[in-house]
Amino acid sequence: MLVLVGAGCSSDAPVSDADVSADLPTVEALGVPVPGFEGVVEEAVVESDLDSAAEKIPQDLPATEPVVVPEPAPVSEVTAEPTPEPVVEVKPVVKSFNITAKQWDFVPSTITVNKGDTVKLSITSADVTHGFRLAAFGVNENLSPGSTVHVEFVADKVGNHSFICSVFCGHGHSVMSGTLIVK
Ligand SMILES: [Cu+2]
Repeated sequence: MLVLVGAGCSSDAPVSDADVSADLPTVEALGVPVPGFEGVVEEAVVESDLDSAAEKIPQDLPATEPVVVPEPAPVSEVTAEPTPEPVVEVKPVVKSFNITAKQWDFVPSTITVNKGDTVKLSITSADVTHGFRLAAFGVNENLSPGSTVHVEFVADKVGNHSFICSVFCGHGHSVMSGTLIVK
């Protein structure tokens, strides 16, 4: 059964295509049967029209094809779309902090700013001499007891930056530190 089906399909397909193309009506066949006119006159008119049309087509196409009009429209639409307001980042501001240094902490020990902010620190030692070293921004100050040191810098580096006591102040000196968070 498989052999018969396969043979029937393969043999019928090419034959049917050939029959269809062979049966297509020609221009002469279409022109002749028009009613109301004599066959001779109709054939002459059809042939003359076909000849004139054939001459016009190759002359008109080269002139019209290169001019592609619809391109500018989509370009203007694309450029007009991206007009949403951009998300504006937080503008840099001046942020001031009062920090107290005492054995063996900085209070507050964590301060947070945004990148670009100007940071003003007023640091006061409440007991003995301490130091304040914020290496990421080149800050290193001695803090004499009872006096306040003012430090100012621009927080232009994102990250968690440690500050430490840079003057030995007792057995807890090594753990006296804090963090500047720059977002
Ligand atoms: Cu110290």
